[in-house]
Amino acid sequence: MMSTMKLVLTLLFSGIITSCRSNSTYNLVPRLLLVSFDGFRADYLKKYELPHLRNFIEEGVLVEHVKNVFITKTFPNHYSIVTGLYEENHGIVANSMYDAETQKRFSESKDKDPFWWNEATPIWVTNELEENRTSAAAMWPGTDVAIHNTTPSYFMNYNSSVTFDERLDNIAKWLNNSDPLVTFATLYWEEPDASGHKYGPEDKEQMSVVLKEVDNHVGHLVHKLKTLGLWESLNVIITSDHGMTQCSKDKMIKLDACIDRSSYTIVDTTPVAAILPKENQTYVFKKLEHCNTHMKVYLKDGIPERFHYQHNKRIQPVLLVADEGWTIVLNESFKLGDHGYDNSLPSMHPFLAAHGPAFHKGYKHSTINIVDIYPMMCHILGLKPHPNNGTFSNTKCLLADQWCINLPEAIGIVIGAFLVLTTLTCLIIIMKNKLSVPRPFSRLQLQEEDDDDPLIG
Ligand SMILES: *[C@@H]1O[C@H](CO)[C@@H](O)[C@H](O)[C@H]1NC(C)=O
Ligand SMILES: *[C@@H]1O[C@H](CO)[C@@H](O)[C@H](O)[C@H]1NC(C)=O
Ligand SMILES: *[C@@H]1O[C@H](CO)[C@@H](O)[C@H](O)[C@H]1NC(C)=O
Ligand SMILES: *[C@@H]1O[C@H](CO)[C@@H](O)[C@H](O)[C@H]1NC(C)=O
Ligand SMILES: *[C@@H]1O[C@H](CO)[C@@H](O)[C@H](O)[C@H]1NC(C)=O
Ligand SMILES: *[C@@H]1O[C@H](CO)[C@@H](O)[C@H](O)[C@H]1NC(C)=O
Ligand SMILES: CC(=O)N[C@H]1CO[C@H](CO)[C@@H](O)[C@@H]1O
Repeated sequence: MMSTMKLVLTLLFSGIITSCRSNSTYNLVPRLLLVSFDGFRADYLKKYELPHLRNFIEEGVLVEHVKNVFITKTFPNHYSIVTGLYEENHGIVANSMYDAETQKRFSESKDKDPFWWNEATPIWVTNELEENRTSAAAMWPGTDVAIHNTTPSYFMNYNSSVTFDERLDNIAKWLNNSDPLVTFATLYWEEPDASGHKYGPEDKEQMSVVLKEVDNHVGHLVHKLKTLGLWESLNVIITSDHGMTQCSKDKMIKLDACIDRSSYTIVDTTPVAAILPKENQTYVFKKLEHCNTHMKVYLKDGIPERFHYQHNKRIQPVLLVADEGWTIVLNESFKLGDHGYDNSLPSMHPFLAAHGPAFHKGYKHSTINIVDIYPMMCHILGLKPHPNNGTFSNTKCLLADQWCINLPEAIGIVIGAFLVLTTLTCLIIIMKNKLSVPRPFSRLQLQEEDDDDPLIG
């Protein structure tokens, strides 16, 4: 009996091992393309027809909600994707920053000083520094900066006028033809963020136009990879940095109504304003504290723990956080759609879809954190991750080489096992009861059972 079981188990395991081996040559050099469509709110997937993206997901995996990091802005979240760190840890704490010590300023159009990026090491740098591997990038924030003196071997300087197809052509060329091999590549596109700001996410007519465009870009991407014979071997992640919410002219928070402009400098504006008081911090805080019921006002020490947004000198002494849909105004022009708000709001969340040999096919998952993407990418590429705030096990269910039981499944298995055991026990009891009544030779039977024992052993 024991030896039979051993034999079965051995056969089973060797079967599993050989089936893995027979296909491991296929995955010898793991490669990954990371794509971001800026401002792609998670529920656009449900609200709009996106046939190309849907096909992509059907053959791969989908994470319906990715919980991003506070503040839910573009540069900070793109850097969290590639470092696995909260903003206070990677140092890109806003799209507009000021460093008091060096008196340096950072903005979307003035982002090339490595000083701002060097608090962390993005995955393309780690990959580039590995032997026989290179990285390539088409305009992902930070990829045209020499972070820790390293840029990807292939990259484009940021220029918003360059079309998606031109960026894609470069990426395809680099993936197809490079020595050493490009093993990590990244591609960035400004939509649907730009249209979301301009029209507001509730403008279904305008949003369906831009989302159709984005979906066609996905179609081009897949077609290109298929033509180059890369579709089955290359891992592709399509994700985004944040969502978008509808704003309104009736939801304005006018700082001038509460405090004189001369008493502070505003470093970043809306919906999360970074305030640097000129002289009296207490005065500025007190003036703003009850300025508007739709705006939370924090001294740096009092910023809620859950934001992980406190321990960095680039975070200013006073932080104003508008409620969803509200705009903090000073001079700037009003936008119909915006993001940057509290990262617990579903409207701020993007999605993630992935396809390739590293991923399951046709699997849906409800949520991961944006910082979990980094350890997952390191695992796929076989890179040693830098210390980070992500949790690899959160992404196990997406990966073909990992064992994963998610909570509903586990509960199902436990309940199932319980039902089977209960049924069996009942059956045994019933059988015993039925058998025990008309059994005249019960003593004889007992002896027979005794006799069976050595055979079982
Ligand atoms: C890098 O490539 C060279 C030449 O093909 C090879 O000899 C060497 O073993 C490779 N190194 C690693 C770490 O794969
Ligand atoms: C940006 O790209 C456009 C379109 O390719 C080009 O005409 C323009 O010269 C570029 N700008 C810079 C600063 O390179
Ligand atoms: C891909 O590489 C092959 C061989 O190096 C080359 O013949 C082909 O033209 C390349 N295709 C593209 C689209 O770059
Ligand atoms: C700062 O402002 C607070 C509140 O307005 C006030 O009580 C305090 O005297 C001020 N301190 C200085 C140094 O001006
Ligand atoms: C707002 O506008 C005023 C007057 O036009 C200008 O002096 C000030 O610098 C502007 N402030 C900001 C933050 O743009
Ligand atoms: C995030 O990760 C960094 C680097 O490991 C660490 O220093 C920091 O304490 C982490 N933050 C939290 C809230 O765990
Ligand atoms: C030998 C073998 O099983 N090869 C397979 C490895 O995996 C790829 C993609 O999943 C298949 O196309 C191969 O046939």
